[in-house]
Amino acid sequence: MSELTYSEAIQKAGNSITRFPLIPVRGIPLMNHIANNWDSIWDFRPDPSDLLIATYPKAGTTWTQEIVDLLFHNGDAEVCKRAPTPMRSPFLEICSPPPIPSGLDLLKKMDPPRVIKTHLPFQLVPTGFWENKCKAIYVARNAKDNLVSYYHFDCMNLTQPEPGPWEGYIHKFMKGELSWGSWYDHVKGYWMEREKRNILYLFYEDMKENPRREVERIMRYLELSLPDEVITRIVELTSFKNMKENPMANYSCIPAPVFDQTISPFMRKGEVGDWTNHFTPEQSKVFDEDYEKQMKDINIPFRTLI
Ligand code: PPS
Repeated sequence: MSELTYSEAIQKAGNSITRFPLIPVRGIPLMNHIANNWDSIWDFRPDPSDLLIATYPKAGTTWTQEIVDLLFHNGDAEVCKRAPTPMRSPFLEICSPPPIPSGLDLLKKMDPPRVIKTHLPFQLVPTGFWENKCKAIYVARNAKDNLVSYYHFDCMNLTQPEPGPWEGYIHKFMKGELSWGSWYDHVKGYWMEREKRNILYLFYEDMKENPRREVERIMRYLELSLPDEVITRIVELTSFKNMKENPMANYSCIPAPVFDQTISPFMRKGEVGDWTNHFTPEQSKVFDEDYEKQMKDINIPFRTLI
């Protein structure tokens, strides 16, 4: 099994790949394979040197994973092309039919320090991360663009529940019925814990506005100090255009039975404000009114345009 590439393992899994149903874990809807393996995920013990990158799906995870890998490898593009993103930086909770390796399978084979991706809401993150005082980066993206990106992803990711029509999808998002649950609770959960747990809380919009500033922010958080020219290179290598063309960062490693990139590319647009091309004025009004209610208890400085 270990000899199979990710792509070969997916081909071998064949007919067992389908749009998996969601099963709630402590109230959070998760893909059935994740829910069925929940105990082993919850029991995961990280090393204190491991770094967690946590996001609601489609908030800028892959971008941040690439920045972090380059920072840890002094901006060396070749080293960071050693393997596709999910092999370099495993997805903690992901479980798929065999022989596709789970996130835990991949993590077991790696020595710390590891860079670990998760979409779990704060309360479902294995407690060892906080007991071991692991560093954690959270990336948040404004709800409307996050929703648009998730919709396109659910169209092309053939293991996610059927998205259905756009209008209905907006309501599923507002009700927290999509995989990994409510965006509102997700962004709030990490926001409220960020100081106590020393979580670096970033915004996708800030990364778009001034990528260099945010790369430097991540560098300082990781207690690294890299020369200016290396930072310049990292900003360049992690531009949307360059990552879209990089086969080790654009998810072309996941073949069509799972990611059908002819429906929508993983690196789709990479913009702030694309929601204006999708929401009708009426949909935007309904969404904004609901947003006010769901976010009234907290002030997180999201920007829907920059
Ligand atoms: S996932 O599946 O949850 O891990 O997806 P995630 O990586 O979090 O989010 C994918 C969206 O991020 C965009 N992206 C980028 N934007 C700007 N610059 C860079 N370098 C970059 N890399 C990825 C990607 O295009 C998805 O957003 P949309 O709006 O769909 O284009």
